[in-house]
Amino acid sequence: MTTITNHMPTSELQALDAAHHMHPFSNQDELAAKGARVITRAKGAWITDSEGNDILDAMAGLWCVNIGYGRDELAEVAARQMRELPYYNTFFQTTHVPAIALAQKLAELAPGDLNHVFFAGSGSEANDTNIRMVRTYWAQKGKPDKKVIISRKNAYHGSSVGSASLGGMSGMHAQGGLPIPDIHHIDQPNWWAEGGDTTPEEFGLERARQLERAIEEMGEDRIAAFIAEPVQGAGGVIVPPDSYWSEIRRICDAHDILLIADEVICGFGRTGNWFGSQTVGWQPDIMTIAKGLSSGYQPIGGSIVSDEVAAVLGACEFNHGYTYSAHPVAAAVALENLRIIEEENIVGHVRDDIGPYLKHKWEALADHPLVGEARIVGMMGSIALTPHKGSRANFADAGAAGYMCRERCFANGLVMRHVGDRMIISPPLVLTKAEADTLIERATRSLDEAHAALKDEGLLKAAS
Ligand code: PXG
Repeated sequence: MTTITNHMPTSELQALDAAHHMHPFSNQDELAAKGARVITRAKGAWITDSEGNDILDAMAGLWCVNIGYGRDELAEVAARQMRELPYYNTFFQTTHVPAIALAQKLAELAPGDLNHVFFAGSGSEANDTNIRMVRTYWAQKGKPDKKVIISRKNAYHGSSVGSASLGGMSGMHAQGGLPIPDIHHIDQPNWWAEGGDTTPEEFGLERARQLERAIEEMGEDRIAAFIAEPVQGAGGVIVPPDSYWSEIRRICDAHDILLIADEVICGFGRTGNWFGSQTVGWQPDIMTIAKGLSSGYQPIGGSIVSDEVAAVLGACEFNHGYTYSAHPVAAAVALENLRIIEEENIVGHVRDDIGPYLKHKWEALADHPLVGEARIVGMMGSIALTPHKGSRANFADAGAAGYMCRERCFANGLVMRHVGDRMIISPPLVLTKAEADTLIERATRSLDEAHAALKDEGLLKAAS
């Protein structure tokens, strides 16, 4: 067997990668021609590539490394758990200590009566669980027709058939015959892109009332649940107008439907509270969790459900579960991650310290000639690039400016992603003020360079 190590030349690693490894959300041919960046190690908020470049990871991996890279405690817990009980399942009337301890801790942290956890291996699996769970819940209550789930366009809820159907990504629906039946999508509260001549407050109300209209058109007796990310992440860190969530809450209270908060990105401190739904002020019946639950050190997700949902489901056999539901190593690592977040007051650090510090600097990026708006909630932020400052104009060549800016960021030692022409960040929550300064300084330099290049190439043109 060939031994492949970090010490091989980058070009050889890239050639082997292109030959055998299929990448998520990638054009394989284009990537093979370019060569994937090989990441070899990471510490704190920094990753290192095979060429020895240190890069500030302002995406915390994929929105998940909340406590930062390189925490030995998690490695030690994993090794200890692997020696003691590397695997056992929780089917067939068995359980184990990591599952018990993690479920108990989550019940303590989650707000209100969210006291019961169904574990999965990822956010996608957890959202698949949610689809089956809410439909089973209503069937148990004698309402089997109450099975439509309302979601939002441009939402991201995962990549499995069920969770991608819940999501509102048209590019995903176009492949493989999605969505599955009985999922309905309303418009997103993205004032910058879609608000037209309305004020943000008017627009927030209008978009929230689409939920009420959808419920009334289909009939309350057909709607099982509404699912939403408190702040849309993968869709471009869309922060809704202030009027939006209070109106959504009023509508959900007025109609008999379950509320699912997808906390996969917003959970575990990202927005300055333990959960994003606390930041936007609503109490869900079910929460989807993953990512920051283990800070990405192990794959684990789950659904935290209310006493009432658990009681209804508890009266039947719910024919659902994954081999790796409550995997003992993943559960032990997640528990250690939660201990670190709690004992080091990382949520408080985001709320009172690094969050406000970064917000001040991030919002000042709105003064840049290429930037239309700069938004941030806790440690998830976005900026909208625009060819005509002050007009909310989109680029004629959609996505080119975002791509160019992202490439400049990489060259300047910063991972900042683009979603179309929105630039997004979601750095580790343990970011220091010096690192926040570096982030802003590199982002500004990249914006300057992208702006100059767009001008040179005649790409500063608005869509008609
Ligand atoms: N819900 C939300 C809100 C997410 O952001 C999932 C569910 C699915 O989780 P898993 O663990 O199955 O991936 C996610 C995942 C991106 C990107 O491009 C975002 C995610 C995943 C992959 C890419 O920003 N979020």
